[in-house]
Amino acid sequence: MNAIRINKVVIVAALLGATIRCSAVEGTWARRSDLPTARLGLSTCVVNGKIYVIGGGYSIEGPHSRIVEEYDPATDTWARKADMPTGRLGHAASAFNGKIYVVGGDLHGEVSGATVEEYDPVTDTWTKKADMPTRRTFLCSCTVDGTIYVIGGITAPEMHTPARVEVYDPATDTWTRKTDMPTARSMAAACVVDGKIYVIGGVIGNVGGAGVSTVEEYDPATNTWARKADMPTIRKALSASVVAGRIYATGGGAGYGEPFSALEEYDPETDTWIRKPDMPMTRYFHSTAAVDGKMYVFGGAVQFPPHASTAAVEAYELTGPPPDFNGDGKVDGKDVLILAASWGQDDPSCDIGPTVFGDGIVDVQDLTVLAEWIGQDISDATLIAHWAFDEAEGVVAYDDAGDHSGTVIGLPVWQPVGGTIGGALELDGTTFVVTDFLLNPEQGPFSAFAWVQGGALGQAIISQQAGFDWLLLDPATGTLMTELRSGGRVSMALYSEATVADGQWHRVGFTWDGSNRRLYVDDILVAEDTDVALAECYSGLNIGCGSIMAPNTFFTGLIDDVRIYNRAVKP
Ligand SMILES: [Ca+2]
Ligand SMILES: [Ca+2]
Ligand SMILES: [Ca+2]
Repeated sequence: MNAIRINKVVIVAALLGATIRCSAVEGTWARRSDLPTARLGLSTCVVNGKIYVIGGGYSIEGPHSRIVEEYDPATDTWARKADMPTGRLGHAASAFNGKIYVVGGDLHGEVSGATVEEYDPVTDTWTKKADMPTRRTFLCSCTVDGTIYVIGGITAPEMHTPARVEVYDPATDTWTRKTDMPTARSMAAACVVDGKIYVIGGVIGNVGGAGVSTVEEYDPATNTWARKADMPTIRKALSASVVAGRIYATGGGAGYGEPFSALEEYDPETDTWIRKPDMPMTRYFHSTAAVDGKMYVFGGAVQFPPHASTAAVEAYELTGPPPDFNGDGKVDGKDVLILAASWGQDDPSCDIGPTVFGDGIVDVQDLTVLAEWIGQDISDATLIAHWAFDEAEGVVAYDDAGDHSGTVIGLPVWQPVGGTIGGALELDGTTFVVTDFLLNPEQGPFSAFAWVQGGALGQAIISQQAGFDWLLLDPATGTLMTELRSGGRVSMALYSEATVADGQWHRVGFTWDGSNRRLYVDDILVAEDTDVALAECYSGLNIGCGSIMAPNTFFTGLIDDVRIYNRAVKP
């Protein structure tokens, strides 16, 4: 990496901050051992890597449970613990200093409680503590700096919704009041990230109401509230947990409708929400807890009205892409060198540690994550299409990575042993491959790579129908260029001086990391500039001709191993 390129990367990273950070992290769901006792309106709390699942009811009418079950995520096993003295549903639980504090909830049908009980997992014993000033149900609680914040809820039977924030100090067994939450609600979720509390969703007034998508942030240091970006889904009786500094909101419902399966991720750093893979089951009145980078979902109800609860447990695990920075299908020394070239910098494409979102600098933590991948077989979820062109016959060009198999238009001439990797497709200037929609360039980082031999002035390698030519040979000089740009009046194509049409095989590539366009020939950077936006386009790809199929854009020569990634690969 030369000095000019390093400066560009540093300047752009400084301008954009975190907005382009790793978009490739994805999660997967898996079923875990059922709760021994099916429940809804339960609460969960983590102490020493174990999750305590406390109280709740078989249905929304009860009976109100005193049951405590301990889940060990490491072994996927359950153990029964000492019953809570007070059976309850719709309560809240938070941990501090190895002990759990259970507050409020519906104690025995339509009566909200103020009762506080402390559980010590080491001695498996319960102790009664000072009552909360405002009795309530469907409240939320969380711990910041040794203090337990109890927020919102509803007080039955008056059906009064307190906006109150009351804080409990376990050291002195005393309560004090803080600034009211701006939007009084019950059935909300609360999470803590970087010492601030986020209260998400819920319902205003009567619990039968429609629900809200409101997010409000409380700063304990200043005792003030701030409105944040709304959650995409309006919901109440949801649950949320924090994994790797981001909040994951699960399930819930609206009004008297069916429960949801939606999972949405909130990044407090950028104040943005993203939809993530749905939970396998719909549920509300459930509870979530996170341990070691995984979120676990317990119980709740899967149907309206919530007269029966489920025992099902599901786990959500975040996984980053393999650190195959150059996209050659292997994690090896080449990737180590690429990481070394970004050492000490804020380079999102190499910032893979600590898992899963990185920390804004490339250092030994990133090398550690990379080392774990060396030599492993990788399945790269960011490789969204891979046409190997190893077919010997037929008109289908199979996609090994996704479900975007292409169709050869014209008479296909396969060269089963004539490619760089196995076979290749020979194009005669009248034939090309068409695929369905794969990606919208506006949406975020991506890369397109192909092996080609041959070609001539103005011929295209990959284009998007009715969009831009992604990779083509300059009509004037025959060198590699891209038309991909914002489409604005001042936006321009990006040109290189690298010759491709010399009869040799070359690997050509385009990458966009959200801020820089780059062209590669034989894995060497041949052109680069800053372009912070690309024009949207929702159509399929052409391989071997230009976007509007102009006759002079049809490729003549061999094409092999076309790979599209939804990240910026770094050859
Ligand atoms: Ca690699
Ligand atoms: Ca890092
Ligand atoms: Ca091939």
